Amino acid sequence: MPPTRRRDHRRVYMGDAFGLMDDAPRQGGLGPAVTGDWSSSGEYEHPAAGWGAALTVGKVLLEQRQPIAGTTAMFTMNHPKSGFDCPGCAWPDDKGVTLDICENGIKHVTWEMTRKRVGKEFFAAHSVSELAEWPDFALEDAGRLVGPMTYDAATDHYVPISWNDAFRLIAQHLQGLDSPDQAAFYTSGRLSNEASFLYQLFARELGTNNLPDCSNMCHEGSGRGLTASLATPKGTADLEDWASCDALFVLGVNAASNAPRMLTSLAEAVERGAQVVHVNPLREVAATRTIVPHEILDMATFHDHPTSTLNLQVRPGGDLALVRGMAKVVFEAAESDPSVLDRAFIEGYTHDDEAYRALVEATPWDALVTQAGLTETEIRAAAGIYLASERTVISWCLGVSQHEHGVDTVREIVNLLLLRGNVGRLGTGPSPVRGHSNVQGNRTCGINHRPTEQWLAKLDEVCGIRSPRHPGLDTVHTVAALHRGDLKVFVGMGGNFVRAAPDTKLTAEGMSRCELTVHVSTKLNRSHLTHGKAALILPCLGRTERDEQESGPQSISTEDAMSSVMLSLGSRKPASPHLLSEPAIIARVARAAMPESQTPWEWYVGDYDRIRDTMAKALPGFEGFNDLVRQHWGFRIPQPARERDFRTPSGKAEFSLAELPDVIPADSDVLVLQTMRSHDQWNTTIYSADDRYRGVRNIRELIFMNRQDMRDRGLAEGDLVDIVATSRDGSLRSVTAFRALEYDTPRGSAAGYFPEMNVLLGPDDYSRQSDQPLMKSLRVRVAKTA
Ligand SMILES: Nc1nc2c(c(=O)[nH]1)N[C@H]1C(S)=C(S)[C@@H](COP(=O)(O)OP(=O)(O)OC[C@H]3O[C@@H](n4cnc5c(=O)[nH]c(N)nc54)[C@H](O)[C@@H]3O)O[C@H]1N2
Ligand SMILES: Nc1nc2c(c(=O)[nH]1)N[C@H]1C(S)=C(S)[C@@H](COP(=O)(O)OP(=O)(O)OC[C@H]3O[C@@H](n4cnc5c(=O)[nH]c(N)nc54)[C@H](O)[C@@H]3O)O[C@H]1N2
Ligand SMILES: [Mo]
Repeated sequence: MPPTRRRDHRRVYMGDAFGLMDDAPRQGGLGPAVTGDWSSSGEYEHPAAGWGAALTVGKVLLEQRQPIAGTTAMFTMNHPKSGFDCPGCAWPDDKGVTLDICENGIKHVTWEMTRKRVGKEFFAAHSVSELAEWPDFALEDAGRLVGPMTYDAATDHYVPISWNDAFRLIAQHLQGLDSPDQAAFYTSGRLSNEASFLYQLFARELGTNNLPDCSNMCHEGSGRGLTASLATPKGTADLEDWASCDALFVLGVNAASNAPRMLTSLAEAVERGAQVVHVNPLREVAATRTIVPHEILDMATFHDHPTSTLNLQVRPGGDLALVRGMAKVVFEAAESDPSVLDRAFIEGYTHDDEAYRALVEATPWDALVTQAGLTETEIRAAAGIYLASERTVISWCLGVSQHEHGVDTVREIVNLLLLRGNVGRLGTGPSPVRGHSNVQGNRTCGINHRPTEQWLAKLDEVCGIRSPRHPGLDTVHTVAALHRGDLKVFVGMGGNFVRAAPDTKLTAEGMSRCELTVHVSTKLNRSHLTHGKAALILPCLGRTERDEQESGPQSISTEDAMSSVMLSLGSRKPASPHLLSEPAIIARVARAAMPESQTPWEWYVGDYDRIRDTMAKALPGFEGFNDLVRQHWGFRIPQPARERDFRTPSGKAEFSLAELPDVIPADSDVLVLQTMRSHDQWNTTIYSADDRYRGVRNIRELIFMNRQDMRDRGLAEGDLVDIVATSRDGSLRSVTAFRALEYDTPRGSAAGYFPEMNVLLGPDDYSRQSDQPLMKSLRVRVAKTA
C-alpha cells in the first residue's frame, strides 16, 4: 500500500528528490516497497532468458490482472500488418520466427494493458501533495489514466476537465507567449511516425524548433558521429548483416535486459562459428550463455547456447583507446601484408586515411593500454579477431554514447571499419542499438532541435508553412531554460521528463516555474506532480489499443533500429472510451492554438493515410509511403551510405582524427560512476527491486564497487555509504545511505541505477561533443555513512 501521510510535496521532491517518506524503507529506491531483505550474489549462474524469464513473465501478467489477455497479446506482437509493434525496445523483428518476443517486451506490454484505472475518483481521493509522497512505482501501478485532468490549486487536486476546455487552456497559454520559443515540446521515443510528423509540424508552424527528445540522452552522439563520418545518422547494418558477419563486436550494451531479442542473433552467430566479442566494464549475462528467447523447446529442455567468444572488461570510457589499439595492430599487420587494408575501398571511398595512420602510429601503446584499462595482449586478441574476419559488424549502446567523447568513439569505430572496407557490404557496418521502440523514427519524422536547412525547406514547400531557422532547445538546455524561467509552457508527449533528465531537483524546480505544463501520458508519473502553475494530464491510447477515426481503424508506423518501417495495428479495446489518440490530441491542440492555420489538421486525423501521403512528399526516402509500408514486412528507408554513397562535404567517408581522451580522474580517491538500468525496469518505470541477471534482490539503492576500492575505503559488503558527486562546475551533489556491494567492475569504476542516481548529475555535466548528459561517467567519492 502506498503511504498516505500528508506532507508538503515540494519538500519531498525537492528535498530528498525521491518521493519517499524519510521513515519508509529506502532500499527499493523508486520501485515497489520491498518486503524481504536485500541480497547480492554478484552474478547469475543460469543462462539468460530461460525459466527465470518465464517465471517473471507469469508473475507480471498476474499482478497486472492480465493472465489470459497478456498471453494472447504475445501472439500478435511483432507480426507484420495484423499485429502491433512491441512498444519495448527498437530491436528489429526477426522475420524467421513466429513468436518473436521476449520477457521484457511482455512485461512492457502487460504494464500498458493493466486493468487498473486512474479516474476522477482516484484524483478526488488523493491530493497532489499526497501523491507526491507515493513511490514512483505506486503512481504507475495505480493504472491507466482515463480522462483529461487539470490541476486545481485551490484544493491541490487534479480535477476533471473536458477535452475542449483542455485544448482551449493550452491555446490561451501558447497565444499569450511573447515568443513561441517560450514553449518546449518534449518527445519520448515511443511516439509513432505519424504523430511525430504532426507534432513537429505543429511546433514549427507555431514558430519554434524547441523539440527536446529522449534521443538527446541516448544516441545523439551516435547520430552526430555517424553523420560526420558517413553522412548518415543511422547504422548501416541490418539484421541480415548480423546474420552474415563473421565477427561481431558488442560494446556497452546490456543485451539480456535491454534488447533481449538480440540474444538470438548472438547465439546464432556463435553457432555458425562467428566470433562475438563483448566489451563492457561489467561481465553482463549476455556475454555468457543464453536460452534463445523464442525457442520454447530449448527452454523446456534447458538447452542453452554460448553467446560470446571473448570478453573485454574495458575501463569506463576506454572504448576509444581499445578501438585505436586495434587500428594500430591493423596498420602494423599491413606492413608485412598490405592486403589486410582494403586499399581499393580506402582510395575510392574515404578521405584522410594517411592522417589517421599517422595519428595511430603516433599513439604509444602505454597510453592505449592505460586508457583502455586492458592489456596489450587483450587489445591484440581483439585485433586478431578483426583481422581474421572478412565481414565485421560493430554495435554499441549507451556504454559508448553517454560519455564526454561519445562522438569521437563512434567515429573511431567507423575508422576501424573503414580500414578493411567494412561499410556498405554484406555482413558489415556500424550498428547502434537504439532504445525506445520508435526513437529512430521520431528523428526521421522531424523531432530534431537542429534540423538542416534542406530538411526545413522541403517541409515548408510541402506543408505551406515557414519554419523557424534558428536551432531549438535539446534536453539539457531545456532543463537550464526551465530553471531560468525562460520557458513558460512545457508539453511532454509521453515520457517522464523529471525522472529521466539529469539533476532531478533542478529539473523539478524548473518544471514548477512554468505557467503551464501538459503531459500526454498513459500512466501517472512523477512529472505530473512537479507541475507548473496550471497543469494538464491528457490520457492517450496505447500502442496495443484500437484507434478508431472517421475512416475506420487506423494503423501507425514505427522505424526500428535498422531503418525498417512497419505498420502497427492496435486491436485491444481502449482502456477508456474517453481516450484520444496522440495524432488527435496534437491536431486539436494545433487547431485551438492556431485557428487560422491552413494545415488540414482535422482532415489528417480522419485517416492517417493522409498524414502518410504528406510525409511521402516531405521526407526523403518515403516516396510511396502508403504502398511501401503495406508490403508484408514494410520497407527499409534507403540510405546512401549503405550503398557506399557518402554525402559528406568531401563526398567520401571521413576518417576522424580525435585526440586520445584522458578518462582517468586525476585524484585516485575519485571513482567513475555509471548509471544504468536493472533487469526489472523500463527507463523510469521500475517493476521490482530485483536485478536477476546481476544476482541482486530487493535493493536498488546500491553502488557496485570493485573489491579493492571497497577495502581502500574500509567498506564491507552491504555497508551504508554516502556518495558525493563533483560536477564539472565544481558543485557537489550527494545521496546518502546507499549500500556498497562488491561487484566485478574494474578498479576505479562503480555502477548504480538510473533514475535514483540522477540527482547526482549537475546541469553542466553534459558532453560538449553531443550535448548528452554524462550518465556513464559521474565523478564520485564514496564514504561510509556516519
Ligand atoms: N527492458 C528494458 N529495455 C530497454 C530499456 C529499459 O529500460 N528496459 N531502455 C531502452 C532504452 S531507452 C535504451 S537507450 C536502451 C539502453 O540499453 P543499454 O545501453 O544496455 O542501457 P544501460 O542499462 O544504461 O546499460 C549500459 C551498458 O553499458 C555498459 N557500460 C557502461 N560504461 C561503459 C563504457 O565506458 N564502455 C563500455 N563498453 N560499456 C559501458 C554497462 O555496464 C551496461 O552494460 O535500452 C532500451 N531497452
Ligand atoms: N542517469 C541516467 N539517466 C537516464 C538514462 C541513463 O542511462 N542514466 N537514460 C536516458 C535515456 S536513454 C532515455 S531514453 C530517457 C527515458 O526517458 P523517457 O522516455 O522520458 O521516460 P520513460 O520512462 O520511457 O517514460 C515513461 C512514461 O511514458 C508514458 N507512456 C508510456 N506509454 C506511452 C504511450 O504510448 N504514449 C504516451 N504519450 N505516453 C506513454 C507513461 O506515462 C510513462 O510514465 O532516460 C534517460 N535518463
Ligand atoms: Mo534511450
